[in-house]
Amino acid sequence: MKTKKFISIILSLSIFMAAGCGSVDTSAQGQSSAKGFTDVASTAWYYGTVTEMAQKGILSGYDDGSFKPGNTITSAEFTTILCRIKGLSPKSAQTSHWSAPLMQAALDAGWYDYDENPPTGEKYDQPIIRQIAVKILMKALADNFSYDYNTESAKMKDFSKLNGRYYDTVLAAYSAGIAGGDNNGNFNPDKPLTRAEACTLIKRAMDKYNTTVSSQPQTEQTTQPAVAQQQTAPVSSEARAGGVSQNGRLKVVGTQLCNESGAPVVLRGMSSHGLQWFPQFVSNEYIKAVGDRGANVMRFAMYTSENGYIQNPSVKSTLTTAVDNTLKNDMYAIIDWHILSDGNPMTYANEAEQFFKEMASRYKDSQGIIYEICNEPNGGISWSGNVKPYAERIIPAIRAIDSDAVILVGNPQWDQDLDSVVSDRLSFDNIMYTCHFYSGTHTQWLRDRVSNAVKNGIPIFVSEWGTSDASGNGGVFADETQRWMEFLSANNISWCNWSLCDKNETSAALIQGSNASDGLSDSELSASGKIVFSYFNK
Ligand code: IDC
Repeated sequence: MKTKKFISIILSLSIFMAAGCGSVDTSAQGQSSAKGFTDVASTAWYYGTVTEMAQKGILSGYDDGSFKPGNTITSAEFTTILCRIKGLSPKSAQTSHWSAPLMQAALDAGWYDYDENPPTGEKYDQPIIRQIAVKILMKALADNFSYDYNTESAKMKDFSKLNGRYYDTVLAAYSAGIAGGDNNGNFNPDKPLTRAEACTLIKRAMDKYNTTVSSQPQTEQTTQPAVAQQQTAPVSSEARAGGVSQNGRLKVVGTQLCNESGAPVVLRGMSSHGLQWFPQFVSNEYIKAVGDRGANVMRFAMYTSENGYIQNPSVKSTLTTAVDNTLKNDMYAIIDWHILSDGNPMTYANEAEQFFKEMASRYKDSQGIIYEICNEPNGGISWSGNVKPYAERIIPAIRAIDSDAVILVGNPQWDQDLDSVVSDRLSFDNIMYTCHFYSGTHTQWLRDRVSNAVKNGIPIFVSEWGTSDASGNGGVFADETQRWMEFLSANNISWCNWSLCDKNETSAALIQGSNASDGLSDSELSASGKIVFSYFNK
């Protein structure tokens, strides 16, 4: 059995080598491919590139001396070339496909998402389409994803065909001169890539980012989140991909959260638990650790009741310290006025107005602040009768001081009554409406409400969701969570997960007894935390 398996690995490897698609050969052997390919004419547009890449041993030809420049390249072939360039270490894989260990490594490194190429392997041998190829290329090699949305999208005649989830990487590749259009100015995002084109893309990116081929797989994870170029005055000591220094002040365009230059942005991160109970997990170290694992936003739940701000105003200083830590780490910070047992936002509207004025004065010059004016209205209240009038009081109070920060507004039934918003929306700019879900309780029916709201022009922000049921316990409901994550990702909807704490409840991202004084180690992640953290980069 063992021998058979071994032989089949050798066989599939040699087929792979013969196909010449993925060998990054840094030894002398690679040189042999340098002699001209029988089917690459010296007049072909790709002649120089293919020859050079073959000389470097990055791509090789077939045994018969051909290169087959017009053949399509598969997902596995394209991705593993990059894995070898970067020296990713193979990971244990779910299938016996020749590429599976490196494909798993690329998935773990966040180069592509689960749904783009499931580790079960069914898409590995399919031709890779151009928008996914460029994303993988940029994730693998780029050292920044900066671009001007208007300039780059205007270069692409068929921009409307580009899936929103590839804006960042494809437009950054355009901006860097790595990807470009065909003779008609089209990018053709869904078309396969030929071997000659793949070769060209990889060469341009390697030249642009001065990539040297890794001679051996590295033992550690090689991909750091790409560091964004600073376009605006930094508020932080450390720039981070998708962070404030890259995206600047956010704004809402149509239903989409966008960066300062109008390009779509998706924020993903954690919500704290009640700050009155778990201040230890909003330290600089913890927030940095969450950011280093791919998050670009933190939300801070300042409860009003349950020994929160109304009874215990000193919790405000925990909040401001947490927000300051978040900005220092180049992440967006959501200030959440966490009403819950006190479900009518009007109950503490005076205190809320005073509080938000103070926050706006403190943070008006920061680009990374988002205000969430009422967590989850609930009980015998309505949108038109209670929540909307409350918003019409608090929003102008904030805007008088901080004129253009994005503001999140809740709605009745714990942020699920989106239908009443659809028929009676607020008239302010830069507003998003919150929808909260817990995978064990809220399923397709709530996704349908979100879809309907978006269709009707209502911008949605999922400022809180859990892998558990609505009590914060039960589960983990991984399958329903996966459905939600795919849905949010497909709709470019931002989210924060409940919650970054070690309480003994399923929704807590940390196992009970996590030691807050020595940073966040992977072994401290709970079952929920592991799932949630794996979605930050997707
Ligand atoms: C829950 C906490 C739980 C706490 C309870 C009451 O997980 O430890 O005892 O609040 O304070 C929400 C709320 C959020 C809830 C969460 C889970 O915004 O405060 O946290 N949830 O019940 N909405 C739906 C679910």
